[in-house]
Amino acid sequence: MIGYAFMGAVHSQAWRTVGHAFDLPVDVRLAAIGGRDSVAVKAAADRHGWAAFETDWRTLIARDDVAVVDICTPGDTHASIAIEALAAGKHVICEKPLANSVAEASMMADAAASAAARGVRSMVAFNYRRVPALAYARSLVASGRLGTLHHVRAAYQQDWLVDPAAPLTWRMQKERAGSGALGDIAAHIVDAAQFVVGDLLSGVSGMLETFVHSRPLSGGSGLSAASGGSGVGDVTVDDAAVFFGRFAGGGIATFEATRFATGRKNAMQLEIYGSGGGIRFDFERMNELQFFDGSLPDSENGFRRVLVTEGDHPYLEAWWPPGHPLGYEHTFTHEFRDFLLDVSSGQDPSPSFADGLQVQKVLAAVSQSAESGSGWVEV
Ligand code: SOE
Repeated sequence: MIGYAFMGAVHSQAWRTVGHAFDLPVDVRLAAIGGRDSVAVKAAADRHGWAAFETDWRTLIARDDVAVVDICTPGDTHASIAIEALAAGKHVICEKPLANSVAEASMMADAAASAAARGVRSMVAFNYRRVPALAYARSLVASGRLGTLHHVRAAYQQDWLVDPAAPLTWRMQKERAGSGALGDIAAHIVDAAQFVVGDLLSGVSGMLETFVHSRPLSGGSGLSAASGGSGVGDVTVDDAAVFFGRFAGGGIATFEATRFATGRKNAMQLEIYGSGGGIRFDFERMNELQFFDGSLPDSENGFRRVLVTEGDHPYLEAWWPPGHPLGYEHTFTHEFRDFLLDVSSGQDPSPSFADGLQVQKVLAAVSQSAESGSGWVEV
């Protein structure tokens, strides 16, 4: 694994767990973790259970005991690490968004396609697909329970930047992150909406907003740890993105992604309305799915809270007795389970780098629309 901050810690936890929770045809060993700061990466290796550490990602990739490379670094490094790892015959998981531009994502998708021809697999880490309630929602839609889909409402609301004194982190620097709320969290709801609907966005129109243009270069911790320096630095990305779009199959959708929704912490929401029913999901209540089943009599009907904690719900057979809920970290464990099963059986995991490229094209279309004044842009 390369990178050891928030995503590195979450991924480590999932790698440690996946082989215990699920029956897998492979042994999972945490071989080595990489990062540039030798003291910090050694501490991360010790804390998270990695057998070794490296300060040069090329050395890490070249190790004989490394079969899978998991990229948890900022977006500006994804393309070079992933392409080199695939060329070296290592399977790759890459954090989202796949890259910082369509050009980089295209190169990654090309590298993934030629690696797949050699049996080397790759996946982009859109973990919310592996929330049991969303995987279950996907199965409801796919089996026709919602009928013809008309409306999708997707939102990803956080509030960790509403304080103008919150420091500047790499997530607010275009050269490192590519974009702001757009790439960081709108990417998730674009992927989740397309996954649950089973269709792709064909065009979008949107706007981007930056509310706070400069921030302190020091202070903060965790997600809000400053990138370093003194004084203030420029925020060069969006704080919020709002857009609407059309699915190729005809449904229409609205999207909102913001780090300024005061009081909303990790409210990743998806609503889908079809001719036969509706579903509503909010990650702040991630073990629940609201389901309106239009086939029931009107007199008895309404949105019902389905607790997605039963043994026959997706992924749940591996966990606790019925009614015992899961958390954020399990979505990563599920992601790695699916990845390892696909790698072991010689299949291409999903979402692929090609899927990551398609999301990148949606993000680029939103940016283009915003720059041109909210005009319609085909994806
Ligand atoms: C910060 O917005 C962040 O950590 C994202 O980078 C993650 O992808 C999301 O799952 C939670 O919020």
